[in-house]
Amino acid sequence: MRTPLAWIAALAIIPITVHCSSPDYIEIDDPTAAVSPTPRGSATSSPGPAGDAGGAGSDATNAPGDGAPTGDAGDCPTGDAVARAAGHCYVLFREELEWATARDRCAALGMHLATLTAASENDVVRALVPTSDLPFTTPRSWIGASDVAVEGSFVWVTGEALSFTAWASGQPDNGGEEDCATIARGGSWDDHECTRKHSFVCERD
Ligand SMILES: [Ca+2]
Ligand SMILES: [Ca+2]
Repeated sequence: MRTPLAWIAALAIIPITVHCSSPDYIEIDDPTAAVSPTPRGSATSSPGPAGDAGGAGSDATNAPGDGAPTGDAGDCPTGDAVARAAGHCYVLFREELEWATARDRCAALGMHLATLTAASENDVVRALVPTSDLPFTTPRSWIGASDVAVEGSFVWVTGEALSFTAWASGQPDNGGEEDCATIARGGSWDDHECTRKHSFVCERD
């Protein structure tokens, strides 16, 4: 048997061994626990905050500063940002959805995905596009044009033909299988795969 003094010496020299047997350290009964506080701490905190950070970060980035002025859109439907042009209301929803889901969401609210028939409308809507659209480097929102029915023939969700367009250079390119139109903050359009997820702009005529 060791004397108490020997135990104290052992405590100082090989704490892990002592932890396992000493009642004073009963809370650390797993030898691996004695060396794992830091890894454990990061293991429990990293996935959550790190995973959330992307979403929360994008929300935080989006929240302040962007979106068009709402002062002239008082009687428009409520959304995450609202603007008015030519008597129509344009309402941004930051929730990122597939194009068809976004289309249906607008319809459920008595609106339709935005149909842009003039540069002035395009300017109003592009200003609504959030500043972040992770993982995409160029923030974009869905608008109401698609060529789902006939490849290469884009039409508005209202059935109207596209009298005005603002396609980016080289677009629409149907890259992969892209049938749904997005608008970037810069105002240019690009067809994307409809199953990608973007914020979206609804319009009330
Ligand atoms: Ca297409
Ligand atoms: Ca494209």
